[in-house]
Amino acid sequence: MPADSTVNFNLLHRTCKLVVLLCVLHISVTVVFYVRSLDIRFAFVQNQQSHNNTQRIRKTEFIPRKEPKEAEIHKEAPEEVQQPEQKSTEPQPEEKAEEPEKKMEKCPETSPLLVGPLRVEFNTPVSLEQIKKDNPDLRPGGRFKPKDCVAQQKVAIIIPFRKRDEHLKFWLHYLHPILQRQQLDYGVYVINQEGDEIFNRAKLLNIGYSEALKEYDYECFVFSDVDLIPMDDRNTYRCFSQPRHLSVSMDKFGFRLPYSQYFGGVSSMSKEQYLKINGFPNNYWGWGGEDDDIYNRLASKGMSISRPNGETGKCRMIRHQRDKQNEPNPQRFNRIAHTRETMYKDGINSLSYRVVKIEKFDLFTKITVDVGKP
Ligand SMILES: [Mn+2]
Repeated sequence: MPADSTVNFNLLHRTCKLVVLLCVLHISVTVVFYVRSLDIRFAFVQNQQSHNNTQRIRKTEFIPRKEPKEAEIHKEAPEEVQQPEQKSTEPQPEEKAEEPEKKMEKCPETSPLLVGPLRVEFNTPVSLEQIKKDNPDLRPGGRFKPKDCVAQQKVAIIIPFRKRDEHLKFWLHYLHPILQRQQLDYGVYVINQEGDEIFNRAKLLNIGYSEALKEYDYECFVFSDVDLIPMDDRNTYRCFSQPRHLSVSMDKFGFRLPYSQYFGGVSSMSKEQYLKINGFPNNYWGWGGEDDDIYNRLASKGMSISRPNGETGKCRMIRHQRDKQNEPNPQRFNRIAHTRETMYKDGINSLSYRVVKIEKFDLFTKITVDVGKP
């Protein structure tokens, strides 16, 4: 029995040794293969890089020598090829970085990116997140300028606002892509009236004008209601030699002008035109009249109204109930009758307000203001 047990013990001992040996072998083989695979991966990456480099060099050599005409026609093509080359050949980065600025030409009078009539509807909800994704080239505060040309005009878009976030979303969803296609250097300013006092649209527009100018050297101002969306991107949100009325055929009015002096909805004015009429009235509280007062100011200064044609000027208004604290202004008819006497005392030269808050969102700048009360 004892001899037998030692034999058994020896056998067990050997088996154990064998198992340990196998384990060590297994581990070492695994390690070897792992290291090798790392090597291969590394070599592969290196290979690819050098392969790309040779391709790049070949391309840059090819285009100017063999097909100079084509390179001239497709202006973007050589630029695209040159950019990666900058990275591989490191010297003189400064010289090359300056080049695009020198090259930048003025954008064409009519943007080549326009598509014409657009479908506009308000049944599908939109989200700010999605709008952000759809417009990756915007800078904070809802600013934009074209990448490869200098915009014809620097435009501040002023939106008088209070508690219309749903409408604003649609506005941003539709307008940002349009304004970018129009190749404008623009910023979106939402002027939010604080509190529940009666609404004062024209004063908010004046505030938008002066606040936007504090931020950038704008030369053109587009004044837009938050619920109006153009149905054609050829209706450019810029300024013209005369003050411009842009929302000329609204669905609300059966796609026609309600009356020939109508200047409500969306309009634009250069800084010069705006200052000539001393801006807008500050004392129209509640709905109506302020747009007619503005029209009177323009007319009294001998200016005429520029308009797009009825097709290009089509736009949709988001249906809504009349806001609380924006009842029709009973004094409006009396006020409009005296614009010519009051316009020099009441306007941008008499504007007073208090900025409560300035918020830079991704898609717009929101300026909350205390406009006082009647
Ligand atoms: Mn409306």
